[in-house]
Amino acid sequence: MKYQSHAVDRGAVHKPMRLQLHRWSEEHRGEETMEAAVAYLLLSLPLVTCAVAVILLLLSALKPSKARASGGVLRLPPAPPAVPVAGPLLWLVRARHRLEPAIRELHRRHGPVLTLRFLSPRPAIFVSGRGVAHRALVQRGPAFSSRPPAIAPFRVLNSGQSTVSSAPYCPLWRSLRRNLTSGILHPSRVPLFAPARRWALAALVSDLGRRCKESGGEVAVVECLQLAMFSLLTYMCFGRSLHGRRVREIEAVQRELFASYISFQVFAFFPAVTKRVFWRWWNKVLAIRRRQKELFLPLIRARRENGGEHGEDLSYCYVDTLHAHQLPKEEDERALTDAEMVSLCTEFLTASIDTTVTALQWIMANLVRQPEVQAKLRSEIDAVVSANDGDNIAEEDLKRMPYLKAVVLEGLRRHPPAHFLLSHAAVEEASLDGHRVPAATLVNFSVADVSLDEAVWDRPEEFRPERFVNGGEGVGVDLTGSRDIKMTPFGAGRRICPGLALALLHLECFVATLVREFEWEPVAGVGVDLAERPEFTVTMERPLRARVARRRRAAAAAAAAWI
Ligand code: HEM
Ligand SMILES: *[C@@H]1O[C@H](CO)[C@@H](O)[C@H](O)[C@H]1NC(C)=O
Ligand SMILES: CC(=O)N[C@H]1CO[C@H](CO)[C@@H](O)[C@@H]1O
Repeated sequence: MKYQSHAVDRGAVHKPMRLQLHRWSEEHRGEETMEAAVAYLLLSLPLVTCAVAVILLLLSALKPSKARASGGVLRLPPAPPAVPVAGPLLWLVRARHRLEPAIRELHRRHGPVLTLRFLSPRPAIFVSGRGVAHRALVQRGPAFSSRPPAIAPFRVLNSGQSTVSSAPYCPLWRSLRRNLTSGILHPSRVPLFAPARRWALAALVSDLGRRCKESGGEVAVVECLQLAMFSLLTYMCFGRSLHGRRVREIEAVQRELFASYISFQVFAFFPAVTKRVFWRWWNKVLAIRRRQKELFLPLIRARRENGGEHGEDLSYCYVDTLHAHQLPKEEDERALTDAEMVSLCTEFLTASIDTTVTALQWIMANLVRQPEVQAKLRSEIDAVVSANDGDNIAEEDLKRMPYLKAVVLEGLRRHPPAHFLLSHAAVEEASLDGHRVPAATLVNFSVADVSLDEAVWDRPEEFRPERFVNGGEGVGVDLTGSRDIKMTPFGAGRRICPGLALALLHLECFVATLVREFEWEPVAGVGVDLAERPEFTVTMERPLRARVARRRRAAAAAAAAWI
């Protein structure tokens, strides 16, 4: 099969950014210090391939580096003292698995804005803290709302940065984001997807029920949550409920993508060369992309040709908005290519599924640990939805469940799925707290500490939904952070997660259904371990296992089509 793929090869950078990036790389070539690159490579590669890379780097270091212009008064943010190769290496070896605490320690010593030169081939700026995040993301409007140039594997996957999350701050981004928001995520659209939610929830209940019968009550919770969330979001994306087998195929390619993220980093260095040296890894990138096309294009085309003709198809879905989309005049007002649609569908699934499942798993883990919180939530749900109301909780009823809302918010506060925002970049050279931030330099916002700040939260380590009801310190918290950032699970400012409201709705529906339908208890002798593990999101080191018992008789087995 031949696919339209010219978009993949399009330049990494959109027209308005191109000039700046060129200037930036001229100015900074000299800063791609050898030691940084060597340290980085030594850690990420096996020895033999590493030796090849070191030679390449040595050769490249012989190129004359331009003297840096010292025009402005402002300097880059402070950097931990430059040390010879061994310094960062040792630091990294020690810190590799615990990078986050190590960077926190550097912030403590050097301030909320830092330059780090040895984590990536180019210097990156690290920002941490409520105050500075609010100044940069909210008060300065668009100043830090761009994205840096993506590395080669991501450019293949996101069609040359033509997705909402990867596009630099430019008309293309505005157009894609506006269509996603007004087409799918806007409150007026949300009811259109209620059938998909009902279907996914019914399927989840029957899947969990079946698994706990088979295993005497003990279940690996996250597998069920993942399958249900994949089913829901693929339904919203492609407009039809997919068979379990197809959902699992899509799940598999997404997992493979997440698992490859670390090896992708090597292509940050001289992609023209590393693509040849590490051809196996590069082939992996291409294979993932090919597989995505194989899975998504038939669904995208079927939707274009048949619309929602089958009984259970949604009348409207994300792919419909992509087919109707016209790009802005800077992009010649053309339609999206097939390749771009595949990238946008991938993004839709990547952004929404893992994040929500991670949040959901943390919430359920805390409900298992704290039976009194679970009981209180259950009595609120039972008071609003009577037992003979059937299997579904009406979505309007969720509005009458303030404690449910509090449980969800407390989960997002205590265990934000993202500890860092996606990488940001300054639209053009900017200053931040008196430091210079060059255009297109990666700016890494660390946000997990915000919601553990004792100045805002009382005993922040505790999971206590009560803080969000009846005069607690979290009542009326503004998740967008526009006045003040107290917790920021979705980011803030122009790049704030556009899926915020949908994510909250999904979390409320799922938690309410899981608590209404089942009793949750720890597995004897295993318990619940809240240790964290950084993956694509920060998830549970030991995935939740729980004893699950059915509370209600199912009124109807609505979910026959699951497997
Ligand atoms: C609990 C669930 C979710 C969490 C914790 C979450 C969190 C985030 C965060 C932290 C960002 C980065 C913001 C930044 O770079 O400043 C983001 C971006 C994004 N999220 Fe979410 N998200 C969730 C669910 C969703 C859902 C359901 C969608 C729906 C499609 C979605 C779509 C996006 C998109 C498209 C972006 C990129 C926005 C841009 O760059 O303009 N997310 N999300
Ligand atoms: C931001 O920094 C953290 C370590 O503090 C790292 O794990 C993460 O990958 C970085 N993000 C980007 C986009 O570089
Ligand atoms: C659903 C939606 O908002 N569609 C819009 C997408 O963007 C084009 C312009 O590029 C609008 O005309 C559509 O109305």
